[in-house]
Amino acid sequence: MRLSEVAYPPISSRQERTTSWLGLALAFSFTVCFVTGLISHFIQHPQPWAYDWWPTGPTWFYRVSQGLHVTTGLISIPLLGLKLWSVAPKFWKKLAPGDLRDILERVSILVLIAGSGFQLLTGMFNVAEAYQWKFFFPSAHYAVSWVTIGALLIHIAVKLPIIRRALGSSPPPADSADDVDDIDDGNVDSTESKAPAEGLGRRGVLALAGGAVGMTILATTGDKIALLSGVSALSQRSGNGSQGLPVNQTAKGVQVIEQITDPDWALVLDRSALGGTGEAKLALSLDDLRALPQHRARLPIACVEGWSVNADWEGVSIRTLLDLLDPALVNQGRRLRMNSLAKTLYGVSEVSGRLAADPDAMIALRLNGEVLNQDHGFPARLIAPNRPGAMQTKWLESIEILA
Ligand SMILES: Nc1nc2c(c(=O)[nH]1)N[C@H]1C(S)=C(S)[C@@H](COP(=O)(O)O)O[C@H]1N2
Ligand SMILES: [Mo]
Repeated sequence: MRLSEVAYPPISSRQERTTSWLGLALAFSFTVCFVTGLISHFIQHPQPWAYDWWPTGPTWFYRVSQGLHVTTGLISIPLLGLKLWSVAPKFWKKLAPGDLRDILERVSILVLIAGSGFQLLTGMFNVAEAYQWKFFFPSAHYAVSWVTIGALLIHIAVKLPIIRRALGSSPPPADSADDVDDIDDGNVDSTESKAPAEGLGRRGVLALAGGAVGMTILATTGDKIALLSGVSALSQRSGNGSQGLPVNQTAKGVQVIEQITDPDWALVLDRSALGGTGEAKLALSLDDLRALPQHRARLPIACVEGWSVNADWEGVSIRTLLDLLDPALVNQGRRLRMNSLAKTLYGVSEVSGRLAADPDAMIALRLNGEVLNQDHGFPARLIAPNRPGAMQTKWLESIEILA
């Protein structure tokens, strides 16, 4: 027997099962959260080889993916709390001198706890738009996700024998004296060493975990699932804002009121990057845009913060505009850059050649049957399928065709 085992009694098999089940639930929520997080990151920062790779449909895919990202992150908070609580006595277990394996394992667990804590807390504050920090959230959240998932893999690899033993064998009888003996046989006071999960029992802890997850989903998903908006006390975004759509940044907030109400406003199509002969720029007034063939589509705004709402959009398909500039352009698959009058965060976004060719990718002039409200991007904003809200640029000024 190793010294550490003498100093501290082994955790009972019943408790190992409880911890393993909680661990399994966390492994699931962390994996879904990590994968959907990567999806969101790479749509917003596409690699040069992947610009045209992201599909334009199904239109709701990003909406569901990002909803899962935020929801699995939020349910991980109570799950992680319970899991830490269920193994709490192990933290205070004396370190065996010279036990390198034990030291490495504890370091990986420390990294895992710190990384998870950082991800879940910064994610939660981001959803609440309560920025408590100086760093740029997306970069930090992305970098730490790799550290956390790496530490999680190490943790699972190290614990695999215990997990298999705990989940593979049949559960010990509910009031088996053996379990209690396991704990009481130790050399230290049993009340000190007893894992808290032991007192509640496996069923109790798992019921608590299930309840906490259910409550979290009910309380926070009303901003994605309209049916739940009535019971979702912690999701305030749904329905706030004009025309049935939340507003993330107002026209006043980015100081564009003067420019967007200017009767001389025009959307500039700019192909100067391509060189060649002919007019490099074409300016279209609001009346010009209204006179062009109008396209309608029902598409969601899906904010990276997790809220999402479907709406009816009406405007001019990007391909109609390209056609106007040069009929050859539509099939050339060139990337476009959308520039907003607001020179702030999210004031610029790129559209892939593949997306530009999709008729649902459009310069919207109307929303839910009305002229676009100033806060939703009047006179014209970008709306395109299967795309983060942050890239649906409002208050457009120009569209550049990239070489
Ligand atoms: N120019 C500009 N466009 C923008 C933003 C912005 O801050 N500036 N916010 C984006 C974000 S983060 C989202 S979620 C959507 C929200 O659109 P809505 O305010 O019309 O609901 O607009 C996007 N377009
Ligand atoms: Mo957003």
